[in-house]
Amino acid sequence: MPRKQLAKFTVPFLQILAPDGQADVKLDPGLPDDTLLALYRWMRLARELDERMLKLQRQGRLGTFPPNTGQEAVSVPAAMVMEPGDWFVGAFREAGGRLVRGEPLRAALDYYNGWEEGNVLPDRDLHIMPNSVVIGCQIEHAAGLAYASRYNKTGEVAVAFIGDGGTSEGGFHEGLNMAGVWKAPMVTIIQNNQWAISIPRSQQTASETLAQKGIAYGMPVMQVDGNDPLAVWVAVTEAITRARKGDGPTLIEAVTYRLMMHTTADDPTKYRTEEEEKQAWEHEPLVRTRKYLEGKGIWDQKREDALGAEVKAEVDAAVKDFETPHSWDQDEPFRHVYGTPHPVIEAQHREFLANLERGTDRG
Ligand SMILES: Cc1ncc(C[n+]2csc(CCOP(=O)(O)OP(=O)(O)O)c2C)c(N)n1
Ligand SMILES: [Mg+2]
Repeated sequence: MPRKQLAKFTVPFLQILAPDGQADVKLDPGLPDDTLLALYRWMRLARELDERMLKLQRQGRLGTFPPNTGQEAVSVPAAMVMEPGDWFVGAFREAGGRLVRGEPLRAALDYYNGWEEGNVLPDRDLHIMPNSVVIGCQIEHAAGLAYASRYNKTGEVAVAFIGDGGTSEGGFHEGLNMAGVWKAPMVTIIQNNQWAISIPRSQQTASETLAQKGIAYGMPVMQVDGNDPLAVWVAVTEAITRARKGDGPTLIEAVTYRLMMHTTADDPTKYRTEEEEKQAWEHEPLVRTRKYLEGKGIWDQKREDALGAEVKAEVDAAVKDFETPHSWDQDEPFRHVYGTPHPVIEAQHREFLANLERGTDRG
């Protein structure tokens, strides 16, 4: 019997907006001006928050945090194309997307100052999951949320984010496998920012692309330029539409770059060159988007300055609120572990309160 070819796969790539701000006219989704202006504003606000948090951390006024600079064009457009009931299931480098979904600026400040309250959102119906610092497990949570949506026919789509390094974790593969089997309404976005702390993408996997990992789990895949918000917009819109129609999950790899340190506790000069960083800055998403808006005649220096002042004032107000003396109940974290009371947590809560009462620090 001759050898046969049973299957053949390709990995499509999408870029619409080039680094010089020129859009491919055939691929440009033609978003309305107010949508484009909102997209740019969210990205600018996320950048402003990041820059301020770095200063606060360096001044000893904030704990360790993972900067998002350079990755705004991934989570912002993805969050903008989601419907209100959809689930935002982040890792920890999606600050812009969280803001779009309705998370207050103050939440990031609280959370990265080690305050549990940063995870307590004003409204449960925002459907924003907490940051997942445990790499990979959020993909399993998203698969579960998507399965529940299918089972309960709620029409919600779970949109999950993970880093390039996270694709080496079991949770990534287990979650995608089950989402594929269940045809769950789930969109997984890999933020391939080239680094997992000090491990480069080349040492993470021998695969040519990270997108192709979804092929093994029976789902459509696409690699996009992750510094191009229009490409992300189009790819995520297609994937969400497919998921909502009942056609199952999609895996998108957004190729971007972590322009800053892994977290404020990291020093990237120890493992990568200045030249590499310099080149990466030439592809960053905000300048490219601004040039695109200028080319369309809807942006100029005056508007840029006004927006700069506006986002600065917004961040100023959040920082002021965050730094106004306030206190939390010391047992507050016990209230947010499960949605309904759990006997083990309740026992630990009682023990903690008893220790507080006795004045020991063992709680
Ligand atoms: C299960 C688990 N293992 C290890 C770590 C330590 N850790 C934190 S971030 C990180 C690298 C993550 O890299 P990547 O997935 O590429 O995301 P990025 O930080 O680049 O956004 C590691 C290993 C962790 N938080 N969780
Ligand atoms: Mg990474």
